[in-house]
Amino acid sequence: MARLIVILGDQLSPALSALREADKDDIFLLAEVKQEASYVKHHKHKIILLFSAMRHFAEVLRQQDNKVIYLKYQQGFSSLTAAVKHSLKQHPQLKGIMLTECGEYRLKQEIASWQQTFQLPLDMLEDDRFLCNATMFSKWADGRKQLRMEYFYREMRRYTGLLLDNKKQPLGGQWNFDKANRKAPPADLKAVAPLQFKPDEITAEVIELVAEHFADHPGSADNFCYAVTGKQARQAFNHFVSEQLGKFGDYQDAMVLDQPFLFHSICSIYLNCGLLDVRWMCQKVEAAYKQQKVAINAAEGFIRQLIGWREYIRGVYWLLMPDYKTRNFLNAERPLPGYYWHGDTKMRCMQQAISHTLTHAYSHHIQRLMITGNFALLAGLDVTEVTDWYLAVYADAYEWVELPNTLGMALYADDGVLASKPYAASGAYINRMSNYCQHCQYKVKDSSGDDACPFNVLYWDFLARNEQKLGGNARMQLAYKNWHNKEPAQQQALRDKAADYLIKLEQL
Ligand code: DLZ
Ligand code: SF4
Repeated sequence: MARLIVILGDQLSPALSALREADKDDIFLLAEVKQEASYVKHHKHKIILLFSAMRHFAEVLRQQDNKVIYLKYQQGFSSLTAAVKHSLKQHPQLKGIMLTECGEYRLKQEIASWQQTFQLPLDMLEDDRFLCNATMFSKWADGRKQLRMEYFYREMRRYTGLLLDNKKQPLGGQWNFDKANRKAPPADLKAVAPLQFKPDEITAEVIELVAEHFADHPGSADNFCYAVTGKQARQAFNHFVSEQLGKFGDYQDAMVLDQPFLFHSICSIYLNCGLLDVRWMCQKVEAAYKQQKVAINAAEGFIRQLIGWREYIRGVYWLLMPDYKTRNFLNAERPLPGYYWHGDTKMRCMQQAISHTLTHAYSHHIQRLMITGNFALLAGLDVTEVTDWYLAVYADAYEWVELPNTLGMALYADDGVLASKPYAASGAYINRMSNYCQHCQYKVKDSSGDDACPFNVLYWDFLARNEQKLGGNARMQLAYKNWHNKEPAQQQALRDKAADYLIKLEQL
């Protein structure tokens, strides 16, 4: 029985379960559709990446003698459902639909309706590109009061055998070296850029298409230089391992003026759409450590992000959706200021994080968490507007990864499912981890006066504003003690200054 096998834009992996299960009569469908390309205003680079990578992937499938339907954006299909309907009509011999489960709850609902809509059997296969499936995760989560990543991560280390000695103990003598991942950047720190790729003919055609049809989406279509095939993505990752990984270990959390990538691999962009394989990446990094090319803090720090944090985040998403998306523990509802979309702000740290984002559809995790995310938390920005922003502007963002990271980790809107306390920080933290404050109109040492750093002012106001909800949190006791040690007049001055800054939020 021939089936239609649907391959989504973030499923571009030769080892995809739906590809492995395919028979020679089956027909593959890849479709560039309006709904997926605009359910948020995706950054132009994200759309170029996916459309070009989809076209390259379809080409490989064809070269391997598979039958492929490829629907281009200009053909005008509104949704994946419309694309499936068209394909089934064109090929009435198809008697079923098969695909690997998708990455978003929204789309899962749509796909689940196909069985009834088309009156055909629908076969949804597990996405075993991930190491931990939903059953494994819910078994781990069952009965736990708190879902701490660290314990999940240790289980994943044991499960994968990565960085373990022959007694199943962690190499280097401890499970987690994150304290050795947070060196402050010295003044002469030189970044090592990730590998860039010149657009080929296929990408050039997509760049034109995106410039024409997505003119009002963030970013420019001009400076696209990402990998669009598995081969290129592997080259980029090999470059990371040999040239960047050593320094990445020390400076994971560092930020340097006008250095958007520093030592970051940016390979989440490729991994999350399927161009890279997580097991292959981890093995490469483990081998680099075993061959003494990188230190343990680098190898462990990287592998932790992949088999720990990434898998854990996905587990939380599927465990708690759809309710998770509606959470807003701190009642954050203030509109997102315009500079999130244009980067024009006097706050140098925000200007840097946002302009890197708008130029490259990328910023690294500490810019996302401690700059744009921290600011949104402190200012009480609307949770849905903030999460939609992250989903739109980052080339590696799909809801399964974006939502828990933003709503949970950055905004604490889930009341501590992910983080044991809000990641709220004043300017002092940003000053320690970057050289931004040296290039800023605001004074990072000030909490009053015309040039007071907004992060300082809003930090104290955030504590005061949310004391009822956060005052009982054991990990917030020191922060509240510091707040209560202030004179009432000083507290009032800080709150007045914060009220002033919040009124003129757009002008900060
Ligand atoms: C993100 C995205 C975009 C921009 N465009 C498409 C598309 O045209 N066709 C497609 O199959 N997938 C696209 N995607 C990825 C899907 O939105 C993705 O599969 C879901 O977000 C689930 O992770
Ligand atoms: Fe950001 Fe404040 Fe530093 Fe300016 S002084 S860069 S606003 S933390």
